[in-house]
Order: sequence, then structure tokens, then C-alpha cells
Amino acid sequence: MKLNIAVLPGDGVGPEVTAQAVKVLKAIAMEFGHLFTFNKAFVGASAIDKTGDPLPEETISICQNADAILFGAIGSAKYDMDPDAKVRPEQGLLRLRKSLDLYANIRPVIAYEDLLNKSSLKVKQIRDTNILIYRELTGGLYFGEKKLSNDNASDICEYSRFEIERIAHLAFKAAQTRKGKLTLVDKANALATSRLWRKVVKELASQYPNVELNFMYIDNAAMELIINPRQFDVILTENMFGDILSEEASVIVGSIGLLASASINDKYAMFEPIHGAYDKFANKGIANPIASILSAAMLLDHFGLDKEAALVRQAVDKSLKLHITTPDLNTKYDNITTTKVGDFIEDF
Ligand code: GGG
Repeated sequence: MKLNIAVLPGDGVGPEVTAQAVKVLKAIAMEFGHLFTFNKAFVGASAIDKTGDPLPEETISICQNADAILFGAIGSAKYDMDPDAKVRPEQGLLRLRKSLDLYANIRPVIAYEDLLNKSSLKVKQIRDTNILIYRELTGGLYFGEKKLSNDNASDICEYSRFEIERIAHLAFKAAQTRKGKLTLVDKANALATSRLWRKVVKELASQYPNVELNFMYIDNAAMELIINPRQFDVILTENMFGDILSEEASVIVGSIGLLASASINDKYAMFEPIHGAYDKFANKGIANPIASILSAAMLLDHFGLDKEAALVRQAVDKSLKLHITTPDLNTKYDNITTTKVGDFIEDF
């Protein structure tokens, strides 16, 4: 198979972890006789430094002409410390999602048997956790009109029926191929947008009679996710709740450096670790590349390259079993760098 992959390493640890994912994809292409080409582009703080724009036109064009996008991470402490900054690295990612209409963000949360004791939760609570989070990615608070003055600020949260329906269908279909359970997480006791989510998702449920639909408020879901994560199969939720819940879910798995994601629609597909840039950890060789490598596995899945994706996941499993892991997970060796993890998985 021929695939043209846009590579947007971004900021902080993004370039290091993305380099490992590219390395693994190159090894897969070699092993299975595929032709993967990689086209690099700037985004985030590194793009601002180069062009003044967190998402230059050239980057959008490279992405539009690619079969898939492999994204690293964006953000920079420099901008976090300046609430008045008009241009921010994160705008690069948000605008990219919006301009390609990447509305469905899929985040698997799987507790690895070999890492159960790395979680701060009890082993018996988390063993066999396997959740798929469907996070709506192009609406809600992150995209509503924003106002900020010295004494007042507002963010509008808006959702339309169409935006809810299209991701809800995907989440119902995913539940059909799994344990058949879908949980809508919202705040319908307080938010009008959440009441619309409930109404629309309830209406769609009749089309999926084999899926058990239930509802949970976000505050309760945040607690239940920690106390009893195994009760969840597919979680469907709006943009900000999904952002927060999936980061919380990394506590179950043992490190945020393990959680991968796909952001898709019918035309475009982007794959990225859920973690951000963490620039204070950059260039130290300590960033965990597994989330990025597992995002590459999701890319392979997306194109039906099942054997290839399975091989990548097998290599990841083996690296975890043998403690070939970065310091966020490792207690056994203290000299395993980002590159060493990538090398092990590449050579598997
Ligand atoms: N790889 C994900 C990343 O860079 N995240 C930083 C960020 O700005 N996240 C906000 C979001 O995912 O909505």
C-alpha cells in the first residue's frame, strides 16, 4: 500500500516521540512491502517562531494532500505564562481540527496486565479495563466565541443536532462491535447543550437496539472512572469533558505517555498521542514514545493494515513486559531513553 503521511511533530517532546513513531512506520513499510512517504510540516509554537502563525497555510495544504496525519504535541510554557498572548500554539491544533472537520476523536484506554501495579489505583479495580472514549472534537467551549477583558470573560458553548448525531452514530457502531454498552457523559442537570446531547442520543438509540445506552453526569463519571473503570465500554462525550476524562483515564493505565488517539471524519484522519508538549521534559530522552507509536498503530488500523498494527502492538506489549520503558513507567532500569524504546519496537 502507498501512503503519503503528513508529519507534524509540533513542540516540546512532540518531535522526539513522533520520530520514534515514524521510525516504526518505516520498519513496518519495509517488512510488509508498503511505500510510506513522510512530509514534515510546522505547527504550534515552532510554527509561530518560524512564520508568526501556529498553523501556516503550507501546513494545512500538506495535511489536505496527505492520506493521514501523524501529529506530535503542541504547547509552550512561554505562552502559558502570558494570558494576554493573542497568538497561542494550541490554536494550531484547534484550527487544524476545525479546518479538516476532524470531529470524532477516539481514545482507547486499556489497562496493560504488565503495568497494573504502576497505576496508583488498586490492581483488582483496574484489571481488564478496556474503554473507548469518543470525544467530540470540533464544537463546544473550545470553539465558541470568546471574550476577554480586564474584568470579564466568556466562552460560548454551542452544539447543533448534526454535530451530535454524526459522532453518536460512530459511538453506537463502535459499541456494537464491543460489549454493546454506550455511556453518554454530560451535565444535563446544568447545561442546555448537555440536554440537547441527551435528547439526540436517546432518539438515535432505537436504531441500535442491541446497544445498552446509559447516561452519567460528568462529575459522577469522573469519580466512577477511578472507582470502577470496568463498568465502561464506550464513552461518548462533548469536547471539554472528553479532554478531561481521557487525561484522568491515564491514571488507570499508569502513564499519560501510553494513551493514543485518532481524530477522523470520512475524508481525513489524524493520529496523535493525547499528551501535550511538556516542554520542560523535552530533549532529555525521558518522554515516553509509546502513545505516539500506538497512534501510528491506529493509523495502520485505519487503512485496514491489521497484521501490521497487531505487530506494532505486540512489540509495545513486549517492551512493557521487559521494562524497556522510559522513567514515567520504569522502576527497574534507569537508562532507557525515548530513542531506546523506539529502537526496541522498531527492531521487534
Ligand atoms: N497531542 C495532543 C496535544 O498536543 N495536546 C495539547 C492541546 O492543546 N490539547 C488540547 C486538546 O486536545 O483539545
